[in-house]
Amino acid sequence: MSPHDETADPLQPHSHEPNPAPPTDDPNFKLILGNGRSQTITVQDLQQLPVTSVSNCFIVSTGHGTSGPFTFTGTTLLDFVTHFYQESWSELEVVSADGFGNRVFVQELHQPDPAGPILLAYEMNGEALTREQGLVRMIVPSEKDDALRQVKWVGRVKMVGEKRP
Ligand SMILES: Nc1nc2c(c(=O)[nH]1)N[C@H]1C(S)=C(S)[C@@H](COP(=O)(O)O)O[C@H]1N2
Ligand SMILES: [Mo]
Repeated sequence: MSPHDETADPLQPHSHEPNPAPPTDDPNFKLILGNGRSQTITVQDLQQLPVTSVSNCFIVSTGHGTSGPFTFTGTTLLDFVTHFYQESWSELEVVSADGFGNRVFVQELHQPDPAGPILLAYEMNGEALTREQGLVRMIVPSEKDDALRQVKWVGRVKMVGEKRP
């Protein structure tokens, strides 16, 4: 049985039961821009962008214990989105096809936590992440108490525009 109810909203708080298995074999994902256009992003596309590494990252599973420290390497979410879209947006929805996801706010990217900027990671400790390990994985270095933002197998990054009253 899947640990997540795939009919549930992937952006709502979900269970701590981590899914050990990738939902698909395909590490490519979809970027949905603020203007509604979308494009497929490959790992090779990410590797063309500025490379950032963040050390001393931990994956704090409340059920299975803590693993780390890891050095994750990839592109910052800020470098990624600004490469593809220069208009304003306020939130990103970062979701895996297994129904697990998280919201990231524009302020979090412009004022990164001292622990390090949010990454779309494709390497861990200098080795390419395997699909099983989460390729491509969002890493939120500020998250130290559980792993509910460390989205494995990113399948879709969607920009949500400024909310106008
Ligand atoms: N796509 C996806 N990402 C996920 C999860 C999941 O079920 N699906 N579980 C989260 C939870 S609850 C934990 S504890 C960690 C587990 O990460 P690990 O497999 O690297 O230990 O992944 C997080 N990211
Ligand atoms: Mo977890």
